[in-house]
Amino acid sequence: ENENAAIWFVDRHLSEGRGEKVAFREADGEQRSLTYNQLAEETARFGGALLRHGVRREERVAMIVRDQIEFPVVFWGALKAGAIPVPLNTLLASDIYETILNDSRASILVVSEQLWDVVKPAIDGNRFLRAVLVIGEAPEGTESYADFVHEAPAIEPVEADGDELAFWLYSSGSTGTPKGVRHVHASLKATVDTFGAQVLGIRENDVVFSVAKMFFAYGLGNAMSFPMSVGATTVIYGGRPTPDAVFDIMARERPTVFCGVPTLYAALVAEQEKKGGKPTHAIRICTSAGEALPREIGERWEKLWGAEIIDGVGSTEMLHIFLSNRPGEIVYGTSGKPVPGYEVRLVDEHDEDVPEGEVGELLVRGPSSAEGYWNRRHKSMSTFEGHWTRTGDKYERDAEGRYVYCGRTDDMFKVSGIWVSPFEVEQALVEHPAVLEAAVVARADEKDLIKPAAYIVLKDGAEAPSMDELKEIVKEKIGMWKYPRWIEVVDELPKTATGKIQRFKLRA
Ligand code: 3SK
Repeated sequence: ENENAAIWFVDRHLSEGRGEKVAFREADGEQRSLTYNQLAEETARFGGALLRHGVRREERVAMIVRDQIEFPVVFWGALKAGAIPVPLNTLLASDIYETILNDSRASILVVSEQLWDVVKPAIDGNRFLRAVLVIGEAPEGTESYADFVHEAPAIEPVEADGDELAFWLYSSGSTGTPKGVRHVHASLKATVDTFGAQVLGIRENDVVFSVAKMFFAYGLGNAMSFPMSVGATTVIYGGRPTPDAVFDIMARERPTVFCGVPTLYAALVAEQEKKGGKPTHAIRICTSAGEALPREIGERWEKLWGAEIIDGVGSTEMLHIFLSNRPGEIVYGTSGKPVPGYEVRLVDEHDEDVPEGEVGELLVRGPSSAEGYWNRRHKSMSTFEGHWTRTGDKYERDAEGRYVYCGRTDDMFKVSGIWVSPFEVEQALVEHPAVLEAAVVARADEKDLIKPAAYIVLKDGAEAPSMDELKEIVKEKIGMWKYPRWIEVVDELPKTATGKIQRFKLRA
């Protein structure tokens, strides 16, 4: 049997009678849409255009493509041709694109016209690219995407085994060095069978809106694999998800499933509270990942929207969420329990399991783990240990078997010999009504002793609270020695595209 993932995710809907159903609808621009029939046809033609151009199996097709209907066409079309789509973060700088394009040795690059100015300097001097396709107006030296696919033959998906490489994602983790994470055909369906079906409970009549973009593993699952697994509809939005844009899309598109990240939930809650009243649009269920959702935000959201947020943790290496709260059993402030199909362990520095209530590094094992990093042998060996994958996250397990996030392995620090989790201090700080977000890092005081330092972002229009008041909140809620000795008000926190706070930048 041909296990090319494009057969199950794309072509199957035609034989199951969903061909006329809208698979993707744009919420911005010309508001174009694509039915499952059109998706099957256009992916077959894009795959045919790649083969006509001489692209061979496993050649990389880099994508610097906004969330727009060409994104799924290029991704699944490349899979049909046996090429490897490599979606890249659309918010990177030219020098990082240059590094990644050289690292991946992509021979084809597909770019959205809006991103051309940043991409152009990255490709001057690239020795691997054989074609640069621009979606929209093609500048000199490039080819328009429309011309590239014009009159291309429609192909059948090439034969592939579930264990064969299908696509890569680049992860810069929280430290900034991009690594190509290689995933196989079977992994997409594995995330659908586990988190998608058994936790999210995705349904055919759902309309999904994910503010996490499709280049990111969390967004790829939310906006592509999960809805496509059941023939649902995804609303896609290429712009920046400001609270105003999100409220507007929710009112117009009426999604039943909303996938966000903690920063955005915090901003939406603050905005709705400022407006007063309750949102009029009902959402069935929400998800959060990228980093742990503060308890406070989850509770305030649920009070306003009447919909639970299932907060979970995943990674680019595991492709999607493997530890999560479940609908009806949410405990905000925790990451819940292992998703069915995944096993986790908490280990100390000697790789021994730690007892309940103690902090350890989280290891995970499950069906969607990556095949390894591209050309990073040592990093692959230290992350993928047999069936187990190291996450670099520190967790604690409570008496009910729920996992509580303590921070990144690199972000934890000791004060007076006792571990401090930056996340715990941050959670205490955001309980102050004027504080929207907080980030905590270690800093040496004048005696060279390590103490917490906090950076806070205030809610729109809020008056800065007194620093003593904030310190008292932390002392009272989580312990005398954990209060931040320095507190600085900033306009925003440095974050990855997925919303993870880049504490290493604050430390620097
Ligand atoms: O950061 C996360 O929690 C996450 C979740 C799903 C997929 C990918 C990532 C990084």
